[in-house]
Amino acid sequence: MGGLFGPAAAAGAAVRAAASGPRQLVRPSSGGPSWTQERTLVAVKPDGVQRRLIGAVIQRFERRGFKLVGMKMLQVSDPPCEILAEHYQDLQRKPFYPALISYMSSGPVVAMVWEGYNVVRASRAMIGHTDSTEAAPGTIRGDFSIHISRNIIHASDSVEGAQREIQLWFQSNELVNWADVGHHSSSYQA
Ligand code: IDP
Ligand code: MG
Repeated sequence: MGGLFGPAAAAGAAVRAAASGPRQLVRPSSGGPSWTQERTLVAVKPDGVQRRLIGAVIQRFERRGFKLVGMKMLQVSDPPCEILAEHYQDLQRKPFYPALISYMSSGPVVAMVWEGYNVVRASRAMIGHTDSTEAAPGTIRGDFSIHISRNIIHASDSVEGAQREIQLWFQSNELVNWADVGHHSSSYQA
C-alpha cells in the first residue's frame, strides 16, 4: 500500500485510538428528546467512482440531513493492502475474498464519515441489499448496482463496526467537528 495512504500504511493500518467516538448525546435547545448522534463510515467503491456516482451518493446523504465530517479519495493499490485486509477481516475465508480485494484496490475509493441520528442503521437502509438483485429500487444499490461484486458503496453495519472502520480509514485530525450555525434557507427571514 502506498501513495495517498502512506502514513496509515506505515502504521500497519493499526486502529488508532484518537478518532472521535461514534456516539454523543445531543439535546436540542428547543427542548424535545435527546438524540443520540452517531458516526458511520461510507465509501464509494472503485466502480462507483468510475461511474461518476460520488456526487449522487453525497447528495442522498445530504438530502437525508446527515452531516459530512470527513472525506478523502485514496487508492489502496499495493499488496498486501493492509487496510482492506483489516476492513474485510470477517470475510477472509469467503471464496470471493481475493476478487473482493482485487476489486477494492482496482481504483480510487472515496471514504467519508457521516454523522447524524441513527446514521448507521439509516445508511444501511439507504444503500440497500448487498446483492443488486435483491436491492430495492430507491436504494443506492437498487438504483445503480449491477452485480453483488460491483455494488457501488460500503456502509458500516453496526455502531461498533463503524467506530472500528472510522479509526481504520481516518486519522482523528481528518475529522471536522463543525456546528450548524443557521445557513439553511429556512433560517433566513425576508
Ligand atoms: P455489505 O457490503 O452489504 O456489508 P458484506 O457481506 O459485508 O456486504 O460483504 C462485503 C462486500 O463483499 C460486499 O459489499 C461485496 O462487495 C462483496 N461480496 C459479498 N458477497 C459477495 C459474493 O457472494 N460475491 C462477490 N462479492 C461479494
Ligand atoms: Mg459488510
